[in-house]
Amino acid sequence: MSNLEQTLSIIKPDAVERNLIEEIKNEFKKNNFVILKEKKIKIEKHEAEKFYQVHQSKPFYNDLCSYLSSGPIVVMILERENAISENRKLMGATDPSKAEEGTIRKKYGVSIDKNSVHGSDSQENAKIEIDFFFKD
Ligand code: IDP
Ligand code: MG
Repeated sequence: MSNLEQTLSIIKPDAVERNLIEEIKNEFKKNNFVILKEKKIKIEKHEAEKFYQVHQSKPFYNDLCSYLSSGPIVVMILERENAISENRKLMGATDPSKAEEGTIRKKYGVSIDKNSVHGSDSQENAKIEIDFFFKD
C-alpha cells in the first residue's frame, strides 16, 4: 500500500551559517524526498515561540526560540512514501552525539541545540507545521 506523505523540514541557523544548505538538500534528494516548496526566511522570536509551543514548559524553551530566530533558516515541504518517519530516520537522534552514522545530525550537527535540522514528528504536527509556514 502506498502512503505518500508530506512533512515539514527546517534547515536551522547553525547549518545555514556553515553554508550547508545544498549539502543537506542533497541528503533529502538522495533519499527519495521531493522538495515541493522551500523558502529561506528569518523569523521573529514570537513566531519561534508559536512554532515550538509544545515545548513551552521545557527548561530549554527560551533558548530554543532565541536560537531558531537568531539567523536565516530554510523551511521546506518534503514529500515521499512515509515521509514523516523516513525523515526522522534520516535526521537521526536529537542529540548529534547519539545519532547513528550516516544521519544528517551525525554528519552536520554540532550539539543538542545546534542539531542542524527539524522534522515533523507526526501526521498531525506535519499538517500544523506546513500550514504555519506555507499557508497563503
Ligand atoms: P526533535 O527536534 O528531535 O524532534 P524535540 O524533543 O522535539 O527534538 O526538541 C526540539 C528541539 O529542542 C531539538 O531539536 C533541540 O534543538 C532542542 N532540544 C531538545 N532537547 C534539548 C535539551 O535537553 N537541551 C537543549 N535543547 C534541546
Ligand atoms: Mg520535535
